[in-house]
This record gives sequence, structure tokens and C-alpha cells, in this order.
Amino acid sequence: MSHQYTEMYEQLGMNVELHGQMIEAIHDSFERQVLSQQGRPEGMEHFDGLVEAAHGERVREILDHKKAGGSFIGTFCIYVPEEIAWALDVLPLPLCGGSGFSVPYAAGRFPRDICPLVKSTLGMAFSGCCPFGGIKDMAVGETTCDAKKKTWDVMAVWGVNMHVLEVPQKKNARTVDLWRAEVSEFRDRLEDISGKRLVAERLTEAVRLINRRRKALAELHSFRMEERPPISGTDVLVATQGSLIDDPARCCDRLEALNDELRQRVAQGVSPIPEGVLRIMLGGSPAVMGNWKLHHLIESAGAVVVCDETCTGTRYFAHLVPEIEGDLEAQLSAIADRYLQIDCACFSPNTERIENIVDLAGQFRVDGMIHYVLQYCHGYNIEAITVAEALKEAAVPSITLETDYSEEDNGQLRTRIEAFLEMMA
Ligand code: BJ8
Repeated sequence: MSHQYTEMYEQLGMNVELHGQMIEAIHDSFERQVLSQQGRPEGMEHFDGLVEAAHGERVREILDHKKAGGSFIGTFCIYVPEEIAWALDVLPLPLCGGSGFSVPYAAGRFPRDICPLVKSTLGMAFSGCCPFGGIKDMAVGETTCDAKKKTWDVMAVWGVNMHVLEVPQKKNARTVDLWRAEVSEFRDRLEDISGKRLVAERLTEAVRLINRRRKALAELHSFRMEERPPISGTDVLVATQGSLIDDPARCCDRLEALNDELRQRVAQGVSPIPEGVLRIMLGGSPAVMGNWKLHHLIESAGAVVVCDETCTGTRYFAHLVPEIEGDLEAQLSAIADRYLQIDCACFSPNTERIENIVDLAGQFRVDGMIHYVLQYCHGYNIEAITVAEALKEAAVPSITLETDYSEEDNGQLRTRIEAFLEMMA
């Protein structure tokens, strides 16, 4: 696919040949892990296309957006209050890497013992395979985990225009104030790079648009509460990953159309999932675009992933921003408060997340939970112990699987997944 964008890649100073190899590697795993599924909804076509568009048409759209006077920022976490960006014509795009192809390119410049998501992201930039590096007006980091927050320091020293949001580690009255101040400062930085002033009316519009996306995603995920879900867990992941990088208005249209199709499938009893298979909740580290590994392994072992308790799942859409009109400061506080409800494992204690998981296990009638831990992601790895204890009390079995982006441990993972499923059968 990349040849039609070769000129654009050359102008962006990318390593065109290596980038072509990376795209091929991503497509190869997409074909094996996603497109090979049977009985997929027609509405997935748009989201399948986004895997290709992510490094093609979407880049072109961002360049057009900049030509028309807009700005562009790269983000790495769902704590970034995207509504403020959209209201200032600043296009925010998550730049987290999900492909194992770029991981080796981070070696030598960064320590080996950090999570694959960070290494994949850095490797993409170091290898000249990231089309966004040179066109972003700013990168927005956060202080969620050690791997990320120290990476931002290095990037700033290397000349990247960084803004780092201080995400608190506890939730109380003092940290609410701190976080509201962080959100306000973020607004200031975005006003600087965009040369525009934030106004209440535009912010309300942006809040409505992003709420619409969150509602559509929540509905998409809710179809998996059905006895026989009308869509696989792998496809819900693909649609969610795509939605986070797509133009929000377009993605809402496509998500709503997919939801209509799924509603019809439920009414007609159409499902790609055989009767009586075990229902699994996957929770923990995010699975960003390029990473379909664990969903594929679980579903090809004969179970179905009915719930994603991750930032590429419930954590992204769990809360809406109140649609306040005409009072900018009240709107900003409401936005800050909404984002502080996110229950990432960077919080301590993180009782909300434990309670939410037990609730989700009930709502989606899961037979078991798989704690998905990206290698060296200590927050989710250690928190899995507390989560497992709470689930045990609720009579829900769970296991923790720690893995990276390579396929080397697929055999070992498959054995552990099969043993877990057998134990529950
Ligand atoms: S809100 S999960 S998107 S920080 S980079 S924490 S995998 S060791 S991504 Fe995250 Fe925001 Fe939390 Fe969600 Fe672990 Fe890797 Fe850190 Fe990671």
C-alpha cells in the first residue's frame, strides 16, 4: 500500500524502505489474527481499512488539517483531555506503538527492560518509520509510569517540544486541585501552539462530539453481554483501536452503523461465536493498534473475549463529560473531574478499579479473567494480585499473562490459556 504515499514519506524524511517492511509485517499479522476470522460483520470494513490508513490517508488528512491552519499533537495516554484540543482545532493522535517490528530499533539507545509499548513507540521514531514525528507541533506526555515519564525527559533533551501532564497518584481533594490546575495549564499550552483562544461554545461542541464517540463505543462493547455475542472480541478491539485514531465525526457515523448491524444480528440470532463457549474478560495493559496477539490466542483457543477492561476498552469510554454550556471554567473543571475518574493502575490505592472489575465480571457474565500485563508494566502486574483476590471472593477465576509484542512465546501462552479454559470447563 505504501507506494502511493512514497512521495509523502520522502518529504517527511522517513526511511521508506524500512517503513514498507514494517507495514508488511503489520499486515501479515492482521491477516493471520484478524481477517482470517469467519462470520465478521460487514461494518468492520471501515475499521479494517484504518489499519492501513493509520500510516497513509490519516497522515495526509493531518497534513491537510495543518495546511488549513490547524495544529497537531501526539499523545500517549487516555488522560490527555482531547476535548480541549479539538475545540482549538488541535488534532490529537495517539502515537503509542503496537508493533513488535520497531521494538529492536529502540535497543542501544534505551534500556532493554522497559515495556514493549514504549520500546515500539521509540523504535518507530528511531528507525525513521514514524510519519508523525516531524509534523507534530507538540508531544503530550504524562507522569503515569516510570518508563513513560523518564522517556519524556529524554525526548525534551533531544529537542522534542514536550508538554507533560502531572497525573496524580492518589485521588483526594488536594489532587483534584492539582489535576484541575494541570488541565488549565494544558489549555494554556494548546492556546499557545494553536494561536487561538478557547471559547465555551467550541468546547461544548467538542465535548458533545467526544461523548458521542464514547457512547457509540460503549454500545459496541455492550453487545458482548449477549449470550452469543454478534461480534468477536478481536473485532471489537480492532474497531476500538481504529476509533481512537480516526476522525471523530466519521468514526461515530461508522460505529453507529456497525451498532445498527449488530442490533439486527442479535434480533436474527446471527453470531460468529459458537454456543456455550467460555466468556473471558481481559484486563490490564492497553492493546494498541498493531497488537491483536492475546485476543487472537484466546479466541482461537475456543473462548470469547467479552470484555476489555483496558484503555483500549472500558477505561476509554467509561465516563462522559457533563455537557455544560456557556461557562468555560465550569466546563474545564467538569473535564478535569471526568478524567480523574479513570482507574489506571498508576493510582494507589486503586480501589475503584478493583470494584469496577468485579462489577464488569457480573455485567458481562464472565467465566474468568485474564490479567494482560505487558512485560515490565509493574503497575498492572502487581495490581493483578489484589484484583485476583477480589475476583476469588466473587468466585471468578483468573490468571496473569505477562508478554511482549513478539510471537516467540505464543506456544507457551497458548498452553497456559488452554489449561485455564480446561480448568473452568
Ligand atoms: S491510563 S494504562 S494509557 S498510562 S507505558 S503503563 S503498558 S509500563 S500505557 Fe497507559 Fe494511560 Fe494508564 Fe491507560 Fe504499563 Fe507500558 Fe507504562 Fe503503559
